[in-house]
Amino acid sequence: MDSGSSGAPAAGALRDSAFLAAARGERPSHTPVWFMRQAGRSLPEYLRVREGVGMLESCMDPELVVEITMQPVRRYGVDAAIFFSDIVLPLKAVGVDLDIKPGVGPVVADPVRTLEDVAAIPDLTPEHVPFITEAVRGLVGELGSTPLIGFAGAPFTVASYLVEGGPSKEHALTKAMMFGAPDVWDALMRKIAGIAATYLEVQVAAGASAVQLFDSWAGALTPADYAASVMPHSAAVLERAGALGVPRIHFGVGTSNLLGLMGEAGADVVGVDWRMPLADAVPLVGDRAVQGNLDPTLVFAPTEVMTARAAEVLAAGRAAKGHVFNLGHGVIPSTDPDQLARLTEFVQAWRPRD
Ligand code: 1CP
Repeated sequence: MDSGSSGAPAAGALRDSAFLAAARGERPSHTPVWFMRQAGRSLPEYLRVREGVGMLESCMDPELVVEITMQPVRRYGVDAAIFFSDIVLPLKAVGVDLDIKPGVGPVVADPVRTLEDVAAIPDLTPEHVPFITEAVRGLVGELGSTPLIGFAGAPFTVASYLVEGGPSKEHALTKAMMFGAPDVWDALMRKIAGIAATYLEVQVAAGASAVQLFDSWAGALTPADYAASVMPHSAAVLERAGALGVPRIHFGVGTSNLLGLMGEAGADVVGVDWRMPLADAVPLVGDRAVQGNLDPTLVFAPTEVMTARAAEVLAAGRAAKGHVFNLGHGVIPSTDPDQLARLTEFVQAWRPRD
């Protein structure tokens, strides 16, 4: 029941939801679970509604965004929804010439190389993204007491697409700019940080109840380079997000050696990929909650193998200030949705032995 201290029953139930409680560092009655990329190509209902509709086009259609975001919530009963969009969407909204190519990812027509290129990217204002406000409002109405996570790409990861012109393994041009043209780098990172912070503000103003900053490719950096050239810009985004009063999740891939810094950047919850045992990650994040971190390929294993490993993750999460169960990165498109349904059920029913 709603505790009634902040108005409508729905607001109380939302505030008391397992996801928001864990993200605040509390111990709800069950460990909450959601999955990065829970919407998308693993779901037949997603493939049906996306037929003939481009990725960016679908992100700018509020009705479609609501439908796609709701699909995994309906199917799995996960403890949180994540807004269906993409980290490059705000760049598209301010006029950067880019597309999301099927099977490839974001492709930028004119990669950013100079101070003039950076200056040519406008700052984001809420007027650039009315369709985001509309979609979030629609979603919050449908979700009721299920929290909606808004998100943005962190400056380093978004910079990689802008500088490389598309997906990259080594991020060589990006890091070359960071090492060799610090003035251009600084201007670019400030520009993206401003865009990301405004994008998060728009989502929270419209009703999102948590935010996740995706620095997916930060694992390409040494701790010293991260601390000197990237962390201050992510911290600027997280600081502005902190003023919104919602929990902030900070996630990257291959970031075992950065977890402490990623927490210090201003996160309430540190996302952990699957490469490091969660038990080893917990002491690194300080007085913060953790999110993660089942290997996304474990859903291809027999159910009892998957659930045994999930139980290890859940038990390790008890040592943290709060734990949100997730995969260690996004759902792999060939994942069997029925297996994710079984995983959701297992996590929500799991209780510690002690
Ligand atoms: O047509 C399609 O279905 C394209 C596949 C796709 C989807 C479903 C892309 C292209 N983006 C998305 C949606 C998306 N992107 C979400 C949806 C919410 C969810 O259900 O989780 C989110 C959170 C993102 C964020 C995103 N985009 C990240 C950070 C998260 C992560 O996975 O690390 C990154 C790095 C991107 C870039 C991107 N967009 C799309 C692809 C294939 C990629 C990665 C390309 C690469 O390998 O560099």
